[in-house]
This record gives sequence, structure tokens and C-alpha cells, in this order.
Amino acid sequence: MSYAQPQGDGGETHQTANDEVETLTTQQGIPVSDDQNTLRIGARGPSLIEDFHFREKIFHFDHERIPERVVHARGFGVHGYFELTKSLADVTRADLFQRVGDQTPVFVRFSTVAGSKGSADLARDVRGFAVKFYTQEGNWDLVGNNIPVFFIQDAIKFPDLIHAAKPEPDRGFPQAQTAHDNFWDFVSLSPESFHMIMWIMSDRAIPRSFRFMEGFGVHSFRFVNAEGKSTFVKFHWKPKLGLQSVLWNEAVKINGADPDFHRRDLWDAIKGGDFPEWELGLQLFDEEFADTFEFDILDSTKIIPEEQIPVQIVGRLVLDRTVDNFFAETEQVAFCTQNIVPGIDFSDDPLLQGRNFSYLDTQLKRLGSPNFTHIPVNAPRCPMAHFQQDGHMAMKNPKGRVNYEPNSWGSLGGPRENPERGFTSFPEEVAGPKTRLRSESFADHYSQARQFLISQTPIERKHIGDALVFELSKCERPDVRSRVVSHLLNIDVALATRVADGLRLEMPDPAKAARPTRQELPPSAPLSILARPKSFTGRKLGILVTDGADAKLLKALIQAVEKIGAVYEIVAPHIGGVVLDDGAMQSAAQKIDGGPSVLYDAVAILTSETGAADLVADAAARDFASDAFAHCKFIGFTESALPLLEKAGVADALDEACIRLASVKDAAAFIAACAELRYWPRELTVDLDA
Ligand code: HDE
Repeated sequence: MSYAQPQGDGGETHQTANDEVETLTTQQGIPVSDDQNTLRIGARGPSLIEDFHFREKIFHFDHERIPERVVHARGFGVHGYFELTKSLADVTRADLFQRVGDQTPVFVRFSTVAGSKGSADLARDVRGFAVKFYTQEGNWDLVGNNIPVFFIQDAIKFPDLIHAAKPEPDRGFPQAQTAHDNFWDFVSLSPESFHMIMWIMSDRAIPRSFRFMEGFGVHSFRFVNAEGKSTFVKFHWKPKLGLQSVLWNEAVKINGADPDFHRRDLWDAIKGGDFPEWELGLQLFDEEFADTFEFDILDSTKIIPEEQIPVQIVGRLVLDRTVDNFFAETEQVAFCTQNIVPGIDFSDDPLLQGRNFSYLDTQLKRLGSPNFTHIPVNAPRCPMAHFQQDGHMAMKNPKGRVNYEPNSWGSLGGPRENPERGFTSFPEEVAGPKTRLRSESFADHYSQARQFLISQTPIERKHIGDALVFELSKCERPDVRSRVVSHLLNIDVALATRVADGLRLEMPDPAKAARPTRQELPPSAPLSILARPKSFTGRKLGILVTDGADAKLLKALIQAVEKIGAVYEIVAPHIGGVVLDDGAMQSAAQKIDGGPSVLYDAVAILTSETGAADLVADAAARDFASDAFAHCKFIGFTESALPLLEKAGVADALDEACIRLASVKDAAAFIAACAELRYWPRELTVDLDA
């Protein structure tokens, strides 16, 4: 006996014979009559291989996956534009840097480095900040990170670094973390990595949002102007909303509560019309500076402090459009450091030179064909004319009879080279023996690590110490822990002592330095996050409400949040919402279990007496309050919420960042106070390690 498979609930989306709904077809365009049942003999018999619709559907599904990126697998891409605010015609002939006001479309992909595609967003890791500029003279890819230095000086060590950081090969874990023996074993045997270690143990490696982090081109590049003169350049992206990070304890919890925290944040901001913006800053310098600077400008483990070469702002990057399809754009976008345009050139940084081989090579592996430039997100948006042809998936072969050069077909002969317009390499003079030497000028591994450390505020330094203790406590081998501390001794004795104490480790001798550490470098203010101005604009308030909460106060809070360009989310005991004291229904965005306070920059707790009594009995509500307190957040609360704060164990410790919301007037003052983002003195009272 057979029966007709029901077509759903009869709603419009399930109807088949409806003129307004498109007819399902195969990939060959053949209309499909039944997408519920395979073709078979009778109702209970074997399936038939002639069922071409079934076979096509399953065949395509079987081939849906492509290899994930070997690094930076987890990423999130969006569209936007770059607008020039200062002409750079004097230093570069790059077309996008000529005319003030010109806009160049861009695609930007943010990423973590070590984790797989499905890993969590808040891993302690470097963030990729890759920008593809679709310029009038071809695509320029500025493939940067949110940290201005790198672990290694020579590309030949990259596979070792990444093998050491990724899951250990015998067991396949840990996922998306450096807190394991192999990573620390490798870096402790590679002293050049210790400047970068300071950065990744700092809060830079756990950003609050892609929107609140800087970007860096890392290497020195060259600009070349119309006269052929070269100027070195380092690229910086500075977020308009300022910098902000989360706390490690918060990061761990965010990963459970919302593994997509960063991508959701960017998605929501763009969909809400709050387009994130960065300034493009340049450090420009000449050969003379390069020759006299105390470090090598070709060494990617070093920065040039902004005090020595100030950052000039020349443009802005605005991200204003999400992708239509994640796979088509974010997955298939192919960044290549070798993609540069006339007016921009490479330096001899050995890391950059190695990257120029790796990126093109890896795209072929990942995307499967040299024609990956035919994929829309990768295709230049300027005219193209060349004789490259055929290959897998060729979609845009050149037209006409002639596919070679030189030829004698005159105007029918296709494109020709153009010495004036075309890309020319800067004719740098180089000579010397072929060798595998590392330059002596790369040998100071600790001075800038120390400079970074002493540029941090005390609380940021504490976080670096905490992070090192955490990571090394996950290493099983005491000799690895000890070797790391031996390097820290060359950076800062107080830090080394703090870490050794935190590990209960006997202090080792300092590591033998390849070159003595230079005299003390001065602190550099831009290296700190917390020393900068702060703001609540673009941030998110979590408002925990119960039945009977003060409707006027809630309205005033929402108005204050919106006035400064922040957003809010209502958290309630039930997703269906609450009934406020004026009888109105207030819907909720999160049930309390799904909206822990770690997801917000500040929280407000608006209850009635009976509502508070319900919250007291709820573990998730108690965690909401105690975590907000432990994470040094600003907390606004009504008097009725005090029993919850008591039960959460924080009522005795309320400080000036715990603000009573006694009347409507207090709402604006509370939101104004939130601009500080965190009340750091509290950390010293809630964290024993302090
Ligand atoms: Fe990458 N890197 N990298 N990298 N990198 C890749 O290319 C590589 C380095 C960076 O969102 C891969 O398309 C080598 C520094 C970003 O799609 C691969 C070396 C910096 C992204 C590769 C480095 C970066 C990548 C993997 C040492 C900051 C993601 C997939 C010499 C300036 C781009 C891919 C995206 C991706 C190689 C070091 C940034 C394998 C060999 C330094 C943001 O080609």
C-alpha cells in the first residue's frame, strides 16, 4: 500500500502547484515533480539508479565541502568601500591614492588563525584583517592581522609554527588554542617569537568585536611615485569606535554562550545600519630612516613606534554590506599578498617574500582551479585583457582568434604590454653571495617585547601575567614552562617572577640571548588599549527585566542608549516577555539562560519585588549578576533587585560602578557612566591572582 507524502502544513512555502512560487528544477533545468521520494519499484521495493534527480542531488551534496584554509579557516567577510581623504600622489602612483573623495570597493575578511572553520570566535588568537581593494588598476590585497608583529622572521619556519599551534597530531586536540605543550615548546626554542608572545598574551588576542580592533599590514612595503622614487610604508587600520577587549574568564564563557559572538556582532551592526569604520593610517619613511633605525625594517617581529614615525591618516574604510552567500564570498575569497598594483611594491622582508609564494599556491589547493579569479568575489572590477585560458571551470576565456603574443594581427591581435601604465618593480640594487644567513640586524629579540610590556597600564600587565600562567599551566612538561620563564627574565624580572610564582616553579637562569638587550626603550602610548579614550557608542546594554518592572525607567534607559548610538537587548525569564508595571507587554530577545551577562558591555537589572524573588531562585540569573560584577562591568539596578545581588554574593561589595536606578533621571547618568566600559579597581578585589 502506498500513500501520498504530505507536503507540509499547507502553508504557502510548501505549496507546489502555485503560479507565484518558482518550480524546482534539476541543475540541468528540468522541472522536478517529486522531491520527497526516490524512484523505486512499488512502494517498498528497491530504488532505481535511473533516478537522475536523486543522483544529481546526492552527488552534489557529497561534493559540497572544499578544503578549509590551512590557517585562518574561521572567518567572516563583508563588503564596503575605502575613501581617500588625503592625496598621496607625491609618494605613490597607485590609482586609488590619487584623488581625494575617490571610493574604491573592498571586501574584508576577519578571521582567527589556529582554529578550524567550526571553532569558537573567542579563542585567544591573532585575528586576520584581510582587505581586497578592487581598484581601477587591478586588485590590491592588504592581508594583515590585528597585531603589528609576527612570531617568526623567515617564512621557512611557518609550517613549524602552525604545526606546533594546531591540534597535536597524535590526538587531534586541543582545538583553537595555544595552551598546550607543542606550541610553547616551539616558541620557547624560537626566541624571535617573544615580542609576539607579549601581544598574544595581552588582551589584543581576545577582542570584544572585530569592530573594536586595529589592523596592521605588518611588513614594510614600498610606495613608488610617478618619478620612480620609493618611500617605505607601513599600513595601519584604526577603528573609529576605539579598541576594546574582553576578559579571559569572559571569553571562555562567551565561547559557550555564543560561539559566533564576533560574526553575529558584525552582522547585527551592519544590518542595523551602524556601519563600522576604520581610518587608514600610514607610517612613511625613507632609506635614511631605515638605515638609522635601531631595528631592521625588514624584520616582521619589530614595530616602528608611532613616536618615531607618526601615523598619518589618509582615508577611511566603511563596511556597509553583508554577503549574499557565505560560501560564495567569505569561503571562496582568495587573498594573495602578491596582488599589488602599480605604485605599491614589496620590501625584502623574508616573511613577505615567502608569503608571496604561499597564497597563490594555497588558493589552487583550496579552490581547485587556476581560474579562481573568475569567481565573482575574486574578479577584478576593472577591464582585464590577457591570454591565460582554459583549465578547470574556465568561464571567461579570451575572445577572438589570437591567443599569443607577439603576433602580427594588428588591432585584432589582442592586448599588448604598456611600459608607461604597467606595473614595474622598484629597481632596487641588490648584490651578495647566495646564503642561508639570518641578518645580525634581526638578532635583538627582547627589547621591543619589554617596550610593549612597559607601555601597558598595570591592569593590562596583570592580564599578560595571568594569561601566561594560564597557558603554561596547561603544559604538561615542567621543562617547557621553565624555558618560557627563562625568556621572560630577559624581558622583565617582575613578569618572570609573577609567572614563576603562579606556576610554583623554581626560577630558572635567564635564556642566553643572541644579542644583549638594548638599553631601555621608552614606553609607547599607542601600544596600550586602556590608555586610550573610551566610549559606550556601538556597545550593547543587556537589560534583565521581570514582570512588574518599571516601564518608565525601561523607556528612559532605552532612550539614553539609543541617544549615544549604542544598542540594547532585553533579557527575561521567558522568551515571550514580561508584563511591565503599566500593564504593557515587553518582548524579550533572550531567555535568561541564553543571554548571560558576558554577552553585554554593561547590564541593567529592572525587577519588581516578586520578580526579584523568582530570579533569586534561578542559577542563570544569579550568574548574570555575579559574572557582570566579576567582569568589572557597570551594573545599573533597581532597589528591588538587591536580593538578587545578595544571593549572587556581590551586595556587600557594591562600588561606584554599581549604580542604583531609583528614578527615571538616573537612566542617562548610568549610561553616561558606562562610557568607562569597565571599573578596573574591582578586578583587584575579585581575582586572587592580583
Ligand atoms: Fe598568512 N596565510 N601566512 N599571514 N594569512 C594564509 O592563505 C602564510 C602571515 C593572513 O581571510 C593562507 O588563503 C605564510 C602574516 C591572513 O582568506 C596561507 C606566512 C600575516 C590570512 C598563508 C604567513 C598573515 C592568511 C591560508 C609566513 C599578517 C587569511 C589560506 C611567511 C600580515 C586570509 C590562505 C583570508 C592566510 C601563508 C604569515 C595574515 C597558507 C607562509 C605575517 C589575514 O597562504
